[in-house]
Amino acid sequence: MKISVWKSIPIRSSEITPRSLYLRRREFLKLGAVGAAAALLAACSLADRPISTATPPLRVTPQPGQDEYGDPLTPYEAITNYNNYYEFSTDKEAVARLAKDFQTRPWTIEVSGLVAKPQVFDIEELLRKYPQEERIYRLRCVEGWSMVIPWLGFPLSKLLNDVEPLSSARYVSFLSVSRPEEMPGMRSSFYPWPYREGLRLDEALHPLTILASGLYGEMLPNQNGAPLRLVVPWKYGFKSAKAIVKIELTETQPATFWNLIAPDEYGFYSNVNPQKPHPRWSQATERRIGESGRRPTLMFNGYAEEVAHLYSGMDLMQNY
Ligand SMILES: Nc1nc2c(c(=O)[nH]1)N[C@H]1C(S)=C(S)[C@@H](COP(=O)(O)O)O[C@H]1N2
Ligand SMILES: [Mo]
Repeated sequence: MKISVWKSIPIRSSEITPRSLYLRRREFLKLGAVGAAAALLAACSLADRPISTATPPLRVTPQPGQDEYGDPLTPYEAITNYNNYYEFSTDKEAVARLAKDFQTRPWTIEVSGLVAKPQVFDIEELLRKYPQEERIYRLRCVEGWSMVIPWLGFPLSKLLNDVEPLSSARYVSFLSVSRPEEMPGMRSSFYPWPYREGLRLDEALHPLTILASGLYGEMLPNQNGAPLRLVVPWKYGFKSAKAIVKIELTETQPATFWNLIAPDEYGFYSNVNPQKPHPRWSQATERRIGESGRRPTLMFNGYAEEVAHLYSGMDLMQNY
């Protein structure tokens, strides 16, 4: 099995890569963790269904401006003008305008719960402490569209290790900001505000899981979740909570926004899985923003080699 590893590259504003010359800085190391992905494939090969992870993902050193499958980055204009951010609006094309004046400074993030060293970080202090790296990830929305996004961020594991999780900690919950006076979508009392999400601790510690502060080498625009949002590339986009104010380690599985609204449609895991249809639509294909037609959706959004072992022995049709 190949594990992808990223170089940690501190980014100074003077070094920020212009969008047009954007370079991926991903390198791959071969580690000897044998066959975990293959074992999972066997475990979840559901009888008659062909499983899409059977096709090995193409793992090549990516060219500038592409992901590791050779797919181009989604244009900045699309990434920043087609957003899900229900605190502002359910209209994806209205979010950028409505979020324009949202205030992201000053900002603090509390990291607490079952940790030895709970801490409240000022956002500037936090970004200084954890150097931002460039990561090109696919984001696949449960609605059936996807983008290739060059994030700036840092592994969540660094932050979690620093606060020293207690042995009783098993989950991590992420709380988004709640500021109804600045967020017109929050007037709808249908939704169980504030937005919140959760991961199992081992998912949160996985090296692919990042907190993102930017994209295309620039500070995160408000509509994409400034000042800091979660990105979990093998899960549907809704797992990646925006504008985080609190990260809490818990013993029990935390409630999540979408799971509270419709538990039969949005499970806690929410791993991208073409074999598991949403009750109201198939998840087998997706529309890459900027392309016409649809392309097959990959198991774990194309990150099976890296993450499949986290779910070995689990029934992924039940744990959707
Ligand atoms: N706080 C908050 N975070 C959120 C959402 C939201 O409505 N509120 N939407 C989620 C959904 S459904 C998706 S697909 C992604 C979209 O991220 P993007 O707009 O940066 O592409 O954000 C996720 N994070
Ligand atoms: Mo989404």
